[in-house]
Amino acid sequence: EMRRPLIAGNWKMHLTLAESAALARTVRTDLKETAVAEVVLAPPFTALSVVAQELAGSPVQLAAQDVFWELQGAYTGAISPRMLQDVGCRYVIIGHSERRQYFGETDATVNRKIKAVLTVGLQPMMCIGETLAQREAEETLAVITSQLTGGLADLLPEEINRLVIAYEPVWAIGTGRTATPEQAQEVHSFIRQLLAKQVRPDIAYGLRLLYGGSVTPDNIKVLAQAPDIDGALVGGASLKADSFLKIAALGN
Ligand code: G2H
Repeated sequence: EMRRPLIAGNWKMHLTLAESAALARTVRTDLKETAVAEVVLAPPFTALSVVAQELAGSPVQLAAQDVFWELQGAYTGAISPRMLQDVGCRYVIIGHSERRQYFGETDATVNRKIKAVLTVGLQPMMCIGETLAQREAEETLAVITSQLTGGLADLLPEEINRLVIAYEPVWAIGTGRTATPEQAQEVHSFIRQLLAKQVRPDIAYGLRLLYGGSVTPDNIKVLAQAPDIDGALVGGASLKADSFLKIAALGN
């Protein structure tokens, strides 16, 4: 298997600085040296610096939950790709459904952010996924297609090669309602085939496709066994070290 699994903890808008440092330290310390998966933590912006200090010299990587597309300037309240690189991030989550729902994120802004992040050498984790209404209207694959096409517009194959893509069905996020491995695999396989056609087969085969939406220590194992699921973006279950570490061990 040439795709190394990736398990990312998306802490969303949770934890104090002290709690962030403690959780990062426990993950770092208790993560098995033989861990198969690459492990990534995505704290809120304000905790990136303390978490970076806790993770220094460890294989656990740092991610931000969002970014603005300009590198610097008069953009009050915004955080630039260069700032994220400076604080020690390797990855940036872009287009999470909560950003789309509450902050007006669109495929066009996702596309601008991906391009900006790539210019400073960071790796975008692009999130896509359909709502419950879209799934019930049998629009899932059409929605996935338009989110991928819009988000990846004008990118070169070599740039797309730097991405991680997370499929997060909106109806499964924080609801306790996980997609079945069959439902997730169907969409993951569709994403890989679409990328093979529209980008390049070798790049599509090498890209890591994560599943997100109510991942737990109990469901990660079967999800990760699906041929096109290469890990997970974990929200709620990433806030406790014991559950996150079990997920990072892929349920083994
Ligand atoms: C989906 C996921 C992490 P949760 O948003 O991105 O969160 O695991 O709480 O559903």
